[in-house]
Amino acid sequence: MNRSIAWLAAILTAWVPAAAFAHEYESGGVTVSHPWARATPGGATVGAAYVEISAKDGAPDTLVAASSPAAGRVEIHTHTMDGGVMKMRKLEKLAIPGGSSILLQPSGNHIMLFELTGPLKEGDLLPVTLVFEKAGEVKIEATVEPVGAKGPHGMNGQPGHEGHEDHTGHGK
Ligand SMILES: [Cu+2]
Repeated sequence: MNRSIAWLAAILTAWVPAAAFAHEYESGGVTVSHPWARATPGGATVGAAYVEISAKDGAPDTLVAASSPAAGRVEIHTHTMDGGVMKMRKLEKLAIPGGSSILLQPSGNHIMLFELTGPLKEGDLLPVTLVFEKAGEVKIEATVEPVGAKGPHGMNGQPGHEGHEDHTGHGK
């Protein structure tokens, strides 16, 4: 009996995190996982959203644009170090390697929202449309996490947390 309870517990602990993080959008060969954004403080009119994008079936794709009804303009951004100062730079496109995934995250690549129509509030869902060269438009809803959050769904500062595979390059 103990044995079957242990077995059940193992199943439950394995299943619960996976279900909690099953926030995925799949279309045309690309999968967009756990999209999230940071709440915006005060009267800020810019925000950032983060996602994990994978091309699991092996065919590479390219993220070429993004838009949101909640923002006047959306750009794909990266961070670069310039003389010891971290700066943001617009990317015209972002390659998604075939059979692999890329993680957009704070201090790295991100989706930048300008001219927000209103503040992003914790708990809200932010609609974003990602446009891929091959997969076309993928509509997602990013969960808005607290101001300064480092990850989605309470995964703040927990590199290697189950639910995120190690290949996503967590940690700095
Ligand atoms: Cu930016």
